[in-house]
Amino acid sequence: MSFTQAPPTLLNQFDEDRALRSLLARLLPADVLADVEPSLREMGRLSAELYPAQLADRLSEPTLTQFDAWGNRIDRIELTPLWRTAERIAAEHGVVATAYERAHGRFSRIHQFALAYLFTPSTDIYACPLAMTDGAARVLLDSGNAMLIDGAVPHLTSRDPAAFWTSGQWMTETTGGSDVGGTETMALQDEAGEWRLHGRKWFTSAATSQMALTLARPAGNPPGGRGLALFFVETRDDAGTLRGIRIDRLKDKLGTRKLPTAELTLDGTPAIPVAGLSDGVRAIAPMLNVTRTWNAVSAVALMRRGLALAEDYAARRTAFGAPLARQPLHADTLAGLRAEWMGALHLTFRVVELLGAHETGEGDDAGRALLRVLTPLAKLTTARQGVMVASEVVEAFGGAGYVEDTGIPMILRDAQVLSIWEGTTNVLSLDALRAMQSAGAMHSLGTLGPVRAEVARLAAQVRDPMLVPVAEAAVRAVDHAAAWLADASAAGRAEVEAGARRFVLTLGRALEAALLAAHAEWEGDAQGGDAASAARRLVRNGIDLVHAVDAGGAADVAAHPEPSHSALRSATS
Ligand code: MFK
Repeated sequence: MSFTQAPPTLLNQFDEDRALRSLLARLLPADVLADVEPSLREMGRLSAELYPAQLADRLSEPTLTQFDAWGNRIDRIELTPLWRTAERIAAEHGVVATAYERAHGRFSRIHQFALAYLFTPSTDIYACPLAMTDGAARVLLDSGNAMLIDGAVPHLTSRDPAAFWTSGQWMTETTGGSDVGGTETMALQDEAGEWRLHGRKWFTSAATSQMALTLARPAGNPPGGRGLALFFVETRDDAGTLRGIRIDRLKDKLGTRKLPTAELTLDGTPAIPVAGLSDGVRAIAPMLNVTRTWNAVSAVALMRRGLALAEDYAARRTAFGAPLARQPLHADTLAGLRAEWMGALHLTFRVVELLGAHETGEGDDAGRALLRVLTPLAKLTTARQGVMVASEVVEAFGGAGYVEDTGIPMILRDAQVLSIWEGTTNVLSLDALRAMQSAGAMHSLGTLGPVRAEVARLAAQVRDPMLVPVAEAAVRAVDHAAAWLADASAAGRAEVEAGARRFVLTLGRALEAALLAAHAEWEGDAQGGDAASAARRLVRNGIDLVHAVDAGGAADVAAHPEPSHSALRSATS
């Protein structure tokens, strides 16, 4: 009766991650790689070191104290111990700053997101405020608003924990998280000409940030997204008192429980317009695209963490006379998950590569169009993969995976948010469709132009007979998706809308397979290499989801042809 199981353990998460190291060796010039490797190895070490601390901190949660003992409204949020450590590490190691210092030009985005990928799994989704901080820096720099650039960006990109700010992204209201055009918050000018916000923000992640970007409707503006303006809010005055903001409640969520996600009332909150007094949704879009990239990086990072633990455990846990790793069915299950993670890794870092080139002015029009399309594709594809892989990781531990103090259930709960926030799978499917339509129209490429060109470019690099079938499967899947889109468009808008998720997931998965095949060709081991095995396995897992389409969904919608998403208006026009 003395048998006990050995818990999984983690070693340096950079050194242990062959897939990441191989990818970086291809994406980065040798001198850049040599330069950034020590910082990545250090983050890999910290990631392993923080894991036991994360488990020890498992039960602590942020708390909100609304009043002091004398009845004064204070609205103070106490963060969890690991979050306070994470904030310091993030600043000191430049998890945001690296992208803006640009020590390696366009490659700095790759360096930064590799840091973020290693940082994320042991820091209880501190990636959330970092994502919004990165997005805010991007928006402010793009806005050309010199006062805000000078006043805020140095804080957002600081490596000094005392000077470092995070930013909130207050978009969601009770009217909805997706249909942001329905925002009810009003912006009114006081007698001194200062803008003041009045409204209720319903889902504000990481509510302890020093600033926020938010949307409000200047008095007299029309309804809808165009009537909104983007505002900058500094949340506290010099004495640390909230400026016209009340924290009504912290959300009680399924996961991301260390995040102090709050409901706020804005009651005369001073605010500064960032970029004019209309078109706020368009103005905040660069932030969305950055946070969606963070979302994809986080999905890949959580998959990696789950697999690292499951693989370590499989090597130790003996059942039916052999370690799980040598049980054919268990090994096959893990191989299937590894393929999902590696496909997601390659798709995500393709977006990161394009983002770096775009931001440094080194990209061309085709790269810009591809980036716009691949950002929602990567976000939605990797988020779905993240939820699926996390669920399988729980199962790979058997009953232990279902027990809270193993720390395994937390991975599943946290992964589940990735397909919801920053745009649900369905909202992003429609966004991707619209982006493809406008890219195609702009460049006379047809709707699938950028994706098709990318898959063709990758397929052309694949020569090894062991990999050619993967490249061919990717091309076939995209062709099938294109044929479906043509048929569905002829049948009408509802038909396109009903099939949009299967359509874009097919494109996302086909891209992943093509990227893996091209990388495997570069690795030069088409038979037994990691990327080659993952590429073949991803195709066996299934990349073409278009076949599942039938007219049922569209027929239901057609019976109620009420308002449609604006994406569809342009996607089918
Ligand atoms: C750890 C990972 C990081 C996670 C951090 C998360 C923390 C934050 C938590 C949150 O805040 S979650 C809430 C996030 N909310 C969303 O993501 C909103 C989801 N809904 C959408 O994305 C809708 O499609 C959208 C709000 C954009 C629709 O609004 P509208 O008012 O119908 O706008 P419309 O007409 O679609 O777009 C307005 C303009 O913006 C158009 O340009 P034009 O004015 O030139 O025609 C669009 O082309 C442009 N646009 C919209 N989305 C864009 C974009 N441009 C570039 N990129 C995009 N993604």
